[in-house]
Amino acid sequence: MSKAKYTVTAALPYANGPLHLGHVAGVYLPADIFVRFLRMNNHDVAFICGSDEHGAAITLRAKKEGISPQEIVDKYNEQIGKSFRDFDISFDIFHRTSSPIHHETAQDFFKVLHAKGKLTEETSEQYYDEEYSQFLADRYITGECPKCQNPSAYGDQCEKCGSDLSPTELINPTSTLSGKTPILRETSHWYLPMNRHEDWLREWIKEGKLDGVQQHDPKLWRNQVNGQCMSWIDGGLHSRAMTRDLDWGVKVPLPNSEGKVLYVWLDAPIGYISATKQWALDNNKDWKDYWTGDRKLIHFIGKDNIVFHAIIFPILLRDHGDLILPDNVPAYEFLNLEGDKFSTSRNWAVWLHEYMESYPEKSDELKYVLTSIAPESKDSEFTWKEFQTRINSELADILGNFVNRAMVLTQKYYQGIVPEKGELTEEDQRVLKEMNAIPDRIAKLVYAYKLRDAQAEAMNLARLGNKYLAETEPWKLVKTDVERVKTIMNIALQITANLSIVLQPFLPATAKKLSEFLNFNTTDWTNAGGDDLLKPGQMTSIPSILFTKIEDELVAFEVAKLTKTDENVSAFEPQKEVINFEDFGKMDIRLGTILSAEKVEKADKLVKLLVDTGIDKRTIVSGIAEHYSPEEIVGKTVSVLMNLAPRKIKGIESQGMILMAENEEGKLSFMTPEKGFSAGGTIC
Ligand code: B3M
Ligand code: ZN
Repeated sequence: MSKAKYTVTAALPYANGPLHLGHVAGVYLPADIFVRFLRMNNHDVAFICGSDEHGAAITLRAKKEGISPQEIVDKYNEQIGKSFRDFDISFDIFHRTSSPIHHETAQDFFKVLHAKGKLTEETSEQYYDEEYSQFLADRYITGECPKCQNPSAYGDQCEKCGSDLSPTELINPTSTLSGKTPILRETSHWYLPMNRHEDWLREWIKEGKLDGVQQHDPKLWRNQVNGQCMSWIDGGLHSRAMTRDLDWGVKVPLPNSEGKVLYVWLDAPIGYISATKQWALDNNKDWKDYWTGDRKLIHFIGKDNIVFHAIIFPILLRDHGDLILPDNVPAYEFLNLEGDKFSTSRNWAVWLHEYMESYPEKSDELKYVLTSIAPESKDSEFTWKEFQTRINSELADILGNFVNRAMVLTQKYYQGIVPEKGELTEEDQRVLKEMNAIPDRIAKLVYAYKLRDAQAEAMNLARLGNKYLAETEPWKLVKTDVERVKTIMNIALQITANLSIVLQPFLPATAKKLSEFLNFNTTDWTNAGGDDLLKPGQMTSIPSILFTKIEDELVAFEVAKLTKTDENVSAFEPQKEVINFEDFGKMDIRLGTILSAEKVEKADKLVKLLVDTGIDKRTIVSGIAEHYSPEEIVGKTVSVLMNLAPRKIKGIESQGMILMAENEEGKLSFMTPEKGFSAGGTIC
């Protein structure tokens, strides 16, 4: 039987903020493990992702940051892409939905649906913000959830109870643009009549059959996915608008559609197709091979994306025709953080880019912990304490300890050369048999999307090795039975070689180190389980330590960082990027006494100062006019950044900067020393 072919996608992250560990644990890391495993097993696979750059998520963020939507998506596409590279997520492509090829692909897709009569045009009254001259869909409108009374539900969804909503269902609707109550106005849109699709969806989801033909194994779909889909279908599917009145997005490719774009949840999943197209173009392949024929399409997503991937996108794919439907939609529950939900707005998060900046050498440690606690079937929780425990008592004490013993003893007894096996004892045979069985067990679990158990099974191999050495005690036996020790060490090294294979999907950097220690390299999973991967006489290298232990200080520091930002987030900015002492030392900061002060003409905020710095008298323009009058500041001794490059402000050359403290309300205060300090004193 030929190997199944796969197209694996990971949900396209909105380019409106950085990634946190919840995203990583519940989409990108499991998808990466799955794909690495498939590649090792010689499946033809494409691993597709990119950033989702349309929709209200983007435009509202742009408004908040005071920059254009294009600037927002450029900024976060760059940042997210870098985090993925640093963390070594092995996408074949990380694309963007703002790219021309995507716009074209999404428009073509829409045109096919339209031409085939799969969409209906409907005119209805929708909320409209008169002040902003804009219709209010999705996140542009908030109000009370009719189901759970949450006062801040969105026009498309209530995040508290998870209900899918439409703006007109909201009680006391308010525009998020003006904060005012919107009016109703007529507009027409293209709708997807989902009610037409209930019957086939039911059969497809429950039994995995399409027109009576078996497509996928429904037992492999997670309960949560089946459950959510069936409750949607049983509740009756309704028409859903596939276009919006917005100026940011993919333009509706029909005449008389000015000011209308495709609904972001229509265009985003098509992003998987356009990304595949781009990747195929770059690599001399045909994208259609990845979206047609005998191939498994797998969508890794978070649970809040289930209906879009398991109901709406399948309807669109089937309506379009000639494209495969998903074989599975492994959806993850949510990861919590230190007893609370991850929250971008409250900054209650561990950001992937910050982790990678702080601990660039510890990507595998994070991968290991996140997979161990992955929210596969229920919500789970990340704590720094558990991070420490898992690394110290599992990675360091079991895996690291075993590998180190095997390698170091080989150096000590045989100058690094793999010794020959002699006659095997019952214990040896039992250990080898166990080793031999592990790769298949891992494989079964991976194919069933149980990656947490699969990683635990890979770790069992290290446990087996650790226990074997602890029980056979070659370091004692070497005094009495050198031949027996050769067999034990050969087996320990074979286990290490096996670890270098089975750990690859989960801990790629560690597996690579093992390969280097052993001078043994294979990316072929079928070699796993072998007793003779390393040949006697083969040279191995001196190992380095695989995992250093996590100190209590790190845990305390990370937890404190979290708490501090959370309490103060509304008032103060988070800490800036870390600098070294050299960077700091470049700044020349001294005390200066203000000799004279006068307001700068036609500038409300500026005051021109003459400052005695102890070494000269210089002019500095400072933006303090709203906080101090010129009269009250003459004679004050303040802090001055001396070596800031001079610059012209309102035609006056300012030779330095007065340093100010700012409080929560934006009020400024001088940084004045205690009595007895005067101009020229340095600040260090
Ligand atoms: N960007 C939603 C999310 O990040 C959305 C996923 C799109 S997948 C096609 O949760
Ligand atoms: Zn609700």
